[in-house]
Amino acid sequence: MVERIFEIIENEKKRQQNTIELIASENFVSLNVLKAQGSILTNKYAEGYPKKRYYGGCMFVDEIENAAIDAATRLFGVKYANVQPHSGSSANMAVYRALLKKGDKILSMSLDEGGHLTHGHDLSFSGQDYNFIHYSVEKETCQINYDEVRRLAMKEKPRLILAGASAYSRKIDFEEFRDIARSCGAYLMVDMAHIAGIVAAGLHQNPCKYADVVTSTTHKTLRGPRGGIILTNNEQIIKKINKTVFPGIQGGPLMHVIAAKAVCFEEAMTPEFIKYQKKVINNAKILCDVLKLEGFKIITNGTDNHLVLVDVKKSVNLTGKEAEEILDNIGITCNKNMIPYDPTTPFITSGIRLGTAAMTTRGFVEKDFAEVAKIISACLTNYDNKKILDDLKLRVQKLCDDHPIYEEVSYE
Ligand code: DSN
Repeated sequence: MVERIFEIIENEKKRQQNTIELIASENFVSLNVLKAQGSILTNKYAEGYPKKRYYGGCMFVDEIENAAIDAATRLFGVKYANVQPHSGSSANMAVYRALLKKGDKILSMSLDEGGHLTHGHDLSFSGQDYNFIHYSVEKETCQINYDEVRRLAMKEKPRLILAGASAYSRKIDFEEFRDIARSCGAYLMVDMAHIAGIVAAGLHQNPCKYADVVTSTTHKTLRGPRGGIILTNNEQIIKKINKTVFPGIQGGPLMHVIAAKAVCFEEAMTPEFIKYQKKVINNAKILCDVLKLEGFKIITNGTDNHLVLVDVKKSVNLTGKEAEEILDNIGITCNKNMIPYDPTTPFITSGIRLGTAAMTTRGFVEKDFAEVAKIISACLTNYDNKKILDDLKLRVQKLCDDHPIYEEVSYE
C-alpha cells in the first residue's frame, strides 16, 4: 500500500528529529536540495552529456547539468567536472577504469586504518580488480607518516597513489602526496568525500590543486544529495573519465540528483556555508576535548576536521558494536568503526566514529556538543543502570526538541 510507504517515511522523519545524529558521513540537506531532488526531473532520460544525448527533449536537463558542472568547477577552483556518478563508489570505479588496467598497482590507506571499501578491500570490486598495497598510519600517533608512504611508493612503484579517508581526523598533506606521486611516476588521486565541505569552505588544503583527479561524494560535510562527482584540471583525463562514467559504467544520469547537486554547490559558495564549516570543526574539537576530560582515548589524540574516532575498548572496555547499540538505545546514532591496528573485525570493532556535521546543521553549538560528550560518557559507563539511562534519554530528547528540523515537511 502506498500509504504504508509514506507512513514509514514519516516514521523515519520523526527518527531524524528525535535522535542525535553523529554518523560522520551523514548530514541534513536544505529544503532547496530536497525540493530539487524530489522534482519532476526524475522523469527524464538523458544518457550522454549536454548537447550529446541519446534522447530528445533534453534542452532543460542540459541546462541543469551545465549549471551543476559550472558550479562544481567554481566551488573547487578546477577546470573540469563530471557530476553524473551515482555515488562515491562509482566515482572511484570510474577513475580506476579510466586511468588503469586491471591488475595495476595502487597504493592507498586500508579500511581498518581509516580508508574506504573502494580503496582496495578484498570484498570490493577495487580489491578484486586491482593490485592494492596499503600504507599504514604510525602506531604511536595514528597519523600518516609521509616518509613511510614515500618509501613504499619508491619500492612498489604503483601506477596510482590514492589519498583520502573515511575515518581520519587529521589534515592530509596533498602537496606532499603530489610530490611522492611525481617521484615514483604515479597518478595522484584524492578521494575527499568526508572533507569536501571543509575544502569547499577553504578550511582544508584543496586537493584539486595537487591531484591529477579528485573524487567526492556530495552528501557528507558538503550537505548535498547522495551522489558522487569527479574533478580534474587535465583535459585528457576528463575525456577518459567522461567515457568511463557513460557509457562505461553507468546508464542514464539521475537528473533530479544532478539538480540537487547544483543547488548544494551554490549553497556551498555562500558566506553562511563557510561559517557553518568553521562551527563544524570547532564543535568537533569541543566534542573531542570533553570526551578526553571524561577519560576517553581519542585516536590521534584530537581532530582537525568534523570527525572524532574514539577507542571505546581502551576507554570503557566495550566493543564498537556494543557501544553503538548502547548509544542507539538512548537516541544517539553513530557507527562502530575499526581503529588503527584493530585486532577485531569490521563487524565488531574497537572504536566508534563520531561526526559533527549533521548536528551543527541542526544548530547545535559548543555547549550542546559538550552536553553530548557528557551524555555519551555517562551512557557508556552506566549502560546497565536503567535509571541513569532513562535520565540520559530525557537529556537527548531535550537537545532534539530545542533544535527542530524539517518542521515544514510532512509525508502524512
Ligand atoms: N560509507 C561512508 C562512510 O560512512 O564513511 C563512506 O562512503
